[in-house]
Amino acid sequence: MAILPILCYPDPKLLKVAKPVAAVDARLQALIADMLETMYEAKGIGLAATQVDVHERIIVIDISEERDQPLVLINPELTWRSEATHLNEEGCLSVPGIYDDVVRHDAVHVQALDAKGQSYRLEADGLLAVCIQHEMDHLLGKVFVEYLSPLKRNRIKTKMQKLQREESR
Ligand code: K1U
Ligand code: ZN
Repeated sequence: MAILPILCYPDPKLLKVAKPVAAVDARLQALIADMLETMYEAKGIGLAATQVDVHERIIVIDISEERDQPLVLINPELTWRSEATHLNEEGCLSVPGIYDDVVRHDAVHVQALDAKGQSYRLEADGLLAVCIQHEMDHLLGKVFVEYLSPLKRNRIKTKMQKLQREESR
């Protein structure tokens, strides 16, 4: 297994739209193991393949306290969204140190394949529903800061670029 580098905002590769996975094979299972290891090491609750520069529809999530309930969603599709929405504070491993409020549906239903290629349906609410919507946005090339005002977004962009310049010195 390996820890994969996570792309940092405003890297233009985060804007790419992921393609559907064609086959759940050994290559994909190795990638999923690496994504889970990367998410746990970064102390995240989710990770989309886009964030590790793989542009295929794959998400890993673990919102459990014990970090022992990994969820794998391959080719996920939202089949239902609640009318009710809520403001939730979000963070992102691609925008380290930035947290802000985003409106999300309270509950969603998702159809996806698991790591063995079996189709399943998930009914999610609370933090799991928020995390699924955040990760599915990544697969569409959307980072949560796109929901913020242009002023906030530009400040975050400038801060991230400055941090990256300092780190590369
Ligand atoms: O996609 C990612 O970058 C992972 C992201 C998922 C996420 C967190 C919070 C709300 C929506 C989606 C993270 O794991 S950020 C780090 C984190 O563990 C966290 C941050 C804020 C609240 C809860 C957890
Ligand atoms: Zn994110």
